[in-house]
Parts: sequence; structure tokens; C-alpha cells
Amino acid sequence: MIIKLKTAVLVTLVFVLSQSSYVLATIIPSFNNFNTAGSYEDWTKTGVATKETTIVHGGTGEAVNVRAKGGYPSYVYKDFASDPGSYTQMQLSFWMYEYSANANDQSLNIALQDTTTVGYVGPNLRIKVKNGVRSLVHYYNIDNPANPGTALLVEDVIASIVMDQWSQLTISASTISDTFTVQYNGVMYNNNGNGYSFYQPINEISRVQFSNTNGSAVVSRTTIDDVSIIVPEPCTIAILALGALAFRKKKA
Ligand SMILES: [Ca+2]
Ligand SMILES: [Ca+2]
Repeated sequence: MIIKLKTAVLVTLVFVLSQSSYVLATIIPSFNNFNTAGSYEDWTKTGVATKETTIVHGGTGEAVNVRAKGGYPSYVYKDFASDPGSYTQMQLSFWMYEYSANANDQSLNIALQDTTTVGYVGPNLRIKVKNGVRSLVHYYNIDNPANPGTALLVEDVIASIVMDQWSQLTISASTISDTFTVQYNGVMYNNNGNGYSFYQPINEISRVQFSNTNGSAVVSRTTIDDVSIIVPEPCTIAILALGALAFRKKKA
């Protein structure tokens, strides 16, 4: 009887926890295919970004052109600052199409940011020509050995960019270690197991942003589509543990 009562309490607790974790996930997990004509769904778009109807992942619907022209940049971002949860870990996964016709040195920037800190602070990746090859580049700061106490910007090439076809990029970030890993076009890059450092450490991720800030007079663009964002829910682990306990009690 006592065992049965305990099980009932646990089942109730599991139910309450699962409900509360569901309510907390107001925005995440999220998925955007941008297939509604002219709509950026729950993303904010500023600058000259446009919807794309020809180069679309999956072949139908629409995608988003993150582009810049003549000093006019694009910013396409999703904010989580008003979410009740605080996200210390996040996985961003999206499809991108880079054009060989891009004549500029730099196109897409990808940033996971803490909006309480100004600028590019967390994981920061850019598509940029390095040594004549269009590359996925890791941007971060180190203490300047030539001038200690000041920041030195470092640009490390992670991989070459595949052009004129869709490829998937996944960024898995933790604000606890202030590092991230990258999976690009089916290959995992984890910096020899160390992860890649943030531009600078942050406490939480409250914005995911795609941008193109190329100042050239020639248009440059990267098309993005099918963007998914997930965070691990600590409650899920608690529920699983409690659930296992309830099952064990039941068996006994
Ligand atoms: Ca789409
Ligand atoms: Ca941190």
C-alpha cells in the first residue's frame, strides 16, 4: 500500500514536471522552413535580406537570402530573451547555399549571442575567403601576446565551403565551457576534442543571428533554410530518473 502510494506520488510529480517543462519551452525546440510567402516566421529581419523562391531547400516553398549590397547589411535573428528559461546549451542546425558567383571576400556570419553583452560574443563563424579559398572561419579573441591585456582577433579556417549546392551546418554550443563544435556537410569538427572557443565568454544564449555585413558595392548572399534550434531540457533527465524509480517501485 505504501509502495503504491509512493508510486502515485511519483507519477503525479512526473506529470507536474513534464507539464512545467512543456510550458517553459515557449520557443524551443523550434523549426522554421520559411515556406510561407513573404514571411520570416518568428525571426526578425532588418536590412536588405529577401525571401528566395528559386533556390529552396527541399525544392518547394521559400528560403531566406541573407545578403548585403553597397554597404547595406542584413540581419536575420531570433530572440529568446523573453523566454522563462535561460539557455546555457543550444544546438543550431540549418541548411545553407553558398553561391560561387559571390565576388566578395565575405558573406554569411553566424552568431549565437548573449544580448546582455554588446556585439559578437559567443560562437562566431563566418564564410570568408582565406588564402584564396572560400572557407568556414572561426572568429575569436585571445589575449594579445604583443600587448597583454588587449584582445587580438584570430581567424582560423575550419573547413572549405561547398558552393552551389545545399549543405547542412550544425553548431552545438555550451556557455558552461564557452566552447562549441561544428558539423559541416556531414563532417564533425571539434578542434581535436577541445571544442572551439567563443568570441568571448557568455552566460547564456539569448539570440541566434545570421547576418551579412559585407560593405562591398557588389551583392553577396548566402541562402538559408530549414533552421532548427534545440536545447537539452534538464527536466527531461529528472523525469527519466523519476520514471525509472517509479517503475522499479512498481515491480517490487
Ligand atoms: Ca523552405
Ligand atoms: Ca560562460
